[in-house]
Amino acid sequence: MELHNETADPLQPHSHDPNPAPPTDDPMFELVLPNGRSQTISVQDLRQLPIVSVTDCYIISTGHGSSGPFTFAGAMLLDFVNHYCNEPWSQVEVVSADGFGNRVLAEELYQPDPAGPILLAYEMNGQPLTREKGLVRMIVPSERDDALRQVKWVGLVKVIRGDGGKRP
Ligand SMILES: Nc1nc2c(c(=O)[nH]1)N[C@H]1C(S)=C(S)[C@@H](COP(=O)(O)O)O[C@H]1N2
Ligand SMILES: [Mo]
Repeated sequence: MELHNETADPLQPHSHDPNPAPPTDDPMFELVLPNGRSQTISVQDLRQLPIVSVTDCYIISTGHGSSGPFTFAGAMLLDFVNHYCNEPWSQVEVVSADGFGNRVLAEELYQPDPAGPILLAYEMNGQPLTREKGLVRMIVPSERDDALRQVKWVGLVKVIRGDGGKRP
């Protein structure tokens, strides 16, 4: 997808009424690589990658107050992308089957915020995350405004070509 300044990017945070219910029962999601290849990823696949925990995560909901602190655990999005993608990449689009999604830049992954790295989380407070609570959920520890980056029910991870993902 090309980015144009004059058009709104639907994957950048914008005000939004949270969808309370999972769009499907299926926690598997699709990974699409820059070369167009795609594959289905399961929680079991994510468990093959190093598990990383981030404490003191909050979900600041626009509609119904905030919740937390939570400890989320899962695969780092950076580890995930670099495990499956062998081409230069610059961005990752993380989108739910309900259409809600977020764009993550390579720089955010290579220079993580002090709050913690961005995760594809499958555990919360030491327990498997339920589908109702967002399995698989992207957790962006630095985001504490409106939970507009805390994508529940990840359905698609699309890796975008570019040189931003090259290690410095
Ligand atoms: N897939 C998906 N993820 C989403 C949303 C959504 O509508 N769909 N809403 C976001 C918003 S605006 C909020 S406030 C939180 C709510 O998360 P909670 O249900 O864990 O409180 O989910 C975020 N993630
Ligand atoms: Mo929100």
